[in-house]
Amino acid sequence: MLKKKDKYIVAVVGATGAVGTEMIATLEQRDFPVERLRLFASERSVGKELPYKGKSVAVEELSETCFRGIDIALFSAGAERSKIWAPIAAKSGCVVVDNSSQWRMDPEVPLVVPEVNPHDLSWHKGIIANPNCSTIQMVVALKPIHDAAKIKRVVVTTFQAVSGTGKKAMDELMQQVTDLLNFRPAAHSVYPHQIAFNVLPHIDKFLENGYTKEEMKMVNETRKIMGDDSIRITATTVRVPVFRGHSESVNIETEKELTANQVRELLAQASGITVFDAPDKNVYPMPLDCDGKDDVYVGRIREDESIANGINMWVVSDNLRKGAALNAVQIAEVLIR
Ligand code: NAP
Ligand code: 3JN
Repeated sequence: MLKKKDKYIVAVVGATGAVGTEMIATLEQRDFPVERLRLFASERSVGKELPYKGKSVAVEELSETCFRGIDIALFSAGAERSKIWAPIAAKSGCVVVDNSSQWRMDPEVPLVVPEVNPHDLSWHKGIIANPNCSTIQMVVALKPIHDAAKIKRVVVTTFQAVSGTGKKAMDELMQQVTDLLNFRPAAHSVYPHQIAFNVLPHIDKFLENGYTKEEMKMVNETRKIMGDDSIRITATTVRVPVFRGHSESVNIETEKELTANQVRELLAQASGITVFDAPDKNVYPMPLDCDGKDDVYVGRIREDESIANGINMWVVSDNLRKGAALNAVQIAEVLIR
């Protein structure tokens, strides 16, 4: 458990990655009470220095004893690293907020989005899981609707930015665009196909049921966070040639009837949501508008005319911020409050 202090020793594990870099920036921007920042990555990065509050912080390698004295560790170095190192960190007395899928569905580990289920933080045993980015932005938008009208079913299609795959994928998209515009062939290594000027209905590995792991993460994580296994969910996750910001088309069926205006009002009052919905003025959320922003943006709110009690909406958020780094820092903020 975390002892109350004025300032905390905080570690970022995976500090050199797309999410880790954003975690450091988020800690700085939100003025998290950091007494000392420790940064960890692979042995390849030892010797690198990263900026934090106008100073340089050296990157260290993980070791059995490195978590001693650390209060909070934000992990974003992948599931394999979390499997090994999160229990070691927790055993050293540090509270881990883990961004990987490793612990999300473990019944002993709370899976938390502060706007939705902050109460689940009360039963953590040293490891707290941060959900998948596509799940986070969707549940922030679903929660006020579920509370008001009980959601029966969700049909979601995502349009996910390449930054969700990490730095190498962002470089691959940039390189492909540059090569193609210079009449050179585009090589690919991160994705199974060219991503520039293309759309891939494939995120993470395919499973036996024909869905991808990313799709099943959305199904299972949503139910755990909302604390309601009765919600039926089906997902199609798609990679698009966007650098930053995931978009989602979300169709909802509720038990009680809600008009589109009632949904608009519910979402406008909810914390962490900006309603961006004036189609007559071409106002709807787009990834470019949400880059670097904290909120989940919702627009295109309308009644689904094909069923009773149906709502359609379009949900966009910065996947590296609310989808990863910001949600993790917000969890840490609730823990120290
Ligand atoms: P990335 O840009 O590829 O960065 C990976 C980070 O992990 C780097 O800092 C890397 O260090 C470090 N790392 C790799 N191997 C390591 C090792 N053996 N020991 C210590 N550190 C090691 O990937 P990313 O996009 O930041 O994502 C990182 C992880 O965060 C993902 O694998 C995923 O689990 C999680 N994630 C979660 C969400 C979400 O939806 N909430 C979104 C994206 C990612 P080097 O630079 O030294 O290689
Ligand atoms: O592809 C995206 O847009 C999100 C990717 C998330 C991700 C990438 C690699 C490994 C995850 C995750 O958060 O579920 C993982 C993982 O930890 O399994």
